[in-house]
Amino acid sequence: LFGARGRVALLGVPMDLGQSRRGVDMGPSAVRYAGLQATLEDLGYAVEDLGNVGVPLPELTEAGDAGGWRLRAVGEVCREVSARVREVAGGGAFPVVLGGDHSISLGTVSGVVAASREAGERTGVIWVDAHADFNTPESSPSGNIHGMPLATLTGRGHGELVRIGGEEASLRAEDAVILGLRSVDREEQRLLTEAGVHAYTMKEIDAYGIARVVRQAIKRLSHLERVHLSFDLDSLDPEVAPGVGTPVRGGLTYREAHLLMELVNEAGIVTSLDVVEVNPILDSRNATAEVAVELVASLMGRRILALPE
Ligand code: 5AB
Ligand code: MN
Ligand code: MN
Ligand code: MN
Repeated sequence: LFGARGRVALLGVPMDLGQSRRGVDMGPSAVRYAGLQATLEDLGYAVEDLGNVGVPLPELTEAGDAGGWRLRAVGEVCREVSARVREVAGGGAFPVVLGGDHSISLGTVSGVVAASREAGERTGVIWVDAHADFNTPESSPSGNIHGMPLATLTGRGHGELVRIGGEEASLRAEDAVILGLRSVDREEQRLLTEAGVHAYTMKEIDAYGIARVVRQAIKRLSHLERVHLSFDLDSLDPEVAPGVGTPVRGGLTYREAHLLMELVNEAGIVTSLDVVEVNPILDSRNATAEVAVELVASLMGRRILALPE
């Protein structure tokens, strides 16, 4: 039975350079401590933990951000993540990448896209987030790179980050959907609409219910061979997931998030995952990391009623 469901590779990226608040660099430890590997093994996966990718410490650099140090460091780390993830996905394992702030998805997504291109397949993205992460350096009110990854992956933004996966952009805007959106900056909204990324906001989720919205989102991506799920814990309501750097009220309930994962699992479309923005410093007794592990279990096939075979 062990490994009967396939292979999962875990990779931690203790990145906190995509934003200014320290603490998300401890996310991979917190999620491991909450029992991710044992949970996946229990579901029947063979799990290999590849450890963490090295991330430079801001304390060890010159004061401030002289010469765009952060930008360069994010680029270097994400290139490394991209190469590791490409290898994992190319070898047929399911990559689960633990953040770190959301800038790590530049590495994860470009890596899985490279592997899928080698196999002649196309990859889309489900971006579960309170935010659109569709800022460019010009539109961003904060300058924080974790607010830019989805725009960057579709070819808009810092040149050296856009090209992490090669000359071409990793994603076509119409191959990405956002779920759980409730906080967008003004210029960002313009960019998002122009690009044609489809966003299912909290309003649609409230009005139609999470099940209908998730089914629609899945249908929208049905022309793709592979789908990456990028899960930002701030998509959840802050009462359920307090350990995040940029909480926004009015998020997904505990059950809505689980049903989302359960329906996506049933559809059998997701081929890679990242779990980002867990901030243990702001958390309440590791609750956010524990919820993250439970949600990954639902995504990977845990059923409420299921007898062991
Ligand atoms: B997260 C904001 N739009 O760009 C910006 O957590 C927030 O990865 C970005 O979704 C939040 O700074 C980034 C105001
Ligand atoms: Mn995000
Ligand atoms: Mn967010
Ligand atoms: Mn955040």
